[in-house]
Amino acid sequence: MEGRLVPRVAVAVFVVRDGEQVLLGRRLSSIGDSSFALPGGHLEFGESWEECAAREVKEETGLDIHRVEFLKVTNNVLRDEVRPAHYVTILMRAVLVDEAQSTPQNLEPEKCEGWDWYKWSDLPKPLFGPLALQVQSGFSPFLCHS
Ligand code: IPR
Ligand code: MG
Repeated sequence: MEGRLVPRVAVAVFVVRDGEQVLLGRRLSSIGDSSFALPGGHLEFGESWEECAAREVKEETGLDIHRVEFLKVTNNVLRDEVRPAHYVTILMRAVLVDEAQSTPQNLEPEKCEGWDWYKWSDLPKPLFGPLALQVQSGFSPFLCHS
């Protein structure tokens, strides 16, 4: 089987703020290009989900998170992408270590147009497909108790 058709594990993080905002960035990628998605990425060998969440948020935005909690696991078969892919995605929730330092940096500009905070009640479009499915299903990181 071609390498990229093997299911992989990803971690995506709802970094939540003020009880109503989440951090999203517009992807520059062969998967979900131009759509708004959570920070996150591939689980590396030996990592816990919490470690992966903190590493990816730091690498992508420069922000430090804590109180990292598991919320949900999702199965994302992305058949219609330029490069089809299958991810088992672990959804985590976290808050900033320092709420006063909440300005995200765009540290991987080749992968993202930029990060910003969005109200859960007024999310930007288009959302990345797997995230859109969660929203459509009624899932909310603010109503979810781990
Ligand atoms: P990286 O590791 O580049 O941050 O991965 P990603 O953000 O493309 O996430 C991979 C999993 C997605 C496509 C569900
Ligand atoms: Mg990423």
